[in-house]
Amino acid sequence: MNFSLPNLDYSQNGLEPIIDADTVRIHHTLHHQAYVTNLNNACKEQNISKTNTEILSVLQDSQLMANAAIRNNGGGHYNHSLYWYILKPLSISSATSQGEKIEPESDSSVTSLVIVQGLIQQHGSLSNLKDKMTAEGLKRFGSGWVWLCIDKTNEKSSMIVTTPNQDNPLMNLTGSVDSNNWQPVIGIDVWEHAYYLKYQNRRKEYLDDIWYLIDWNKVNDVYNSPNGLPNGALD
Ligand code: MN3
Repeated sequence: MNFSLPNLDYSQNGLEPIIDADTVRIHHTLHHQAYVTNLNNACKEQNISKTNTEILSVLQDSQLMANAAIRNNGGGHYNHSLYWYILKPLSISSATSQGEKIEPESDSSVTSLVIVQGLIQQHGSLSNLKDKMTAEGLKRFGSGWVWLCIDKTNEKSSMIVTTPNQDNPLMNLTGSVDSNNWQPVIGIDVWEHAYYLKYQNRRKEYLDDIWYLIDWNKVNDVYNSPNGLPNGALD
């Protein structure tokens, strides 16, 4: 067994109109698949054989992270697995039969979550949190990710960080967060391949829009998963 590409919980056009089907297809079956293939090749060179449920142990192994191919592709595999997992199609409005952007604050299944209550307490509102994540995502020069991390021992403590390339807050990198305490629960890909077909250079619009695709119940599952990702994100 090797690392493998997880399936999406929605169809390739399921995130439209916010993320178009072509972007999902290319991003998932070509970009993410390439990270998986290259990670398996890099592991084979080191005589390592691991599967998806062991990805966290790879990211937290400082010797493996010193290998650029394993760091870049291992990060790529984890980061994209999280990204696909926490997204969901827009809810369909019964009035128009079209997907609607619903503010998470108006959804009681979201606001009843303890982690969401903690985020509202800390940031004032989810809308403020979105604005902060968008601002940080815009500041990340070139390719990288913007993350929301929540303290594993205190669900009312969170931080927003960005990383370059396919780095990740769990990697114990100098200047990054202490991965023993902080669980990344939302990771938003700000590589141009994530949005360029529809948004071109308008990264802010992509960052504002993707907010409406976030599945907070899955974000909650990620927070509560001891292996960094729930099994549903890995198969
Ligand atoms: Mn990507």
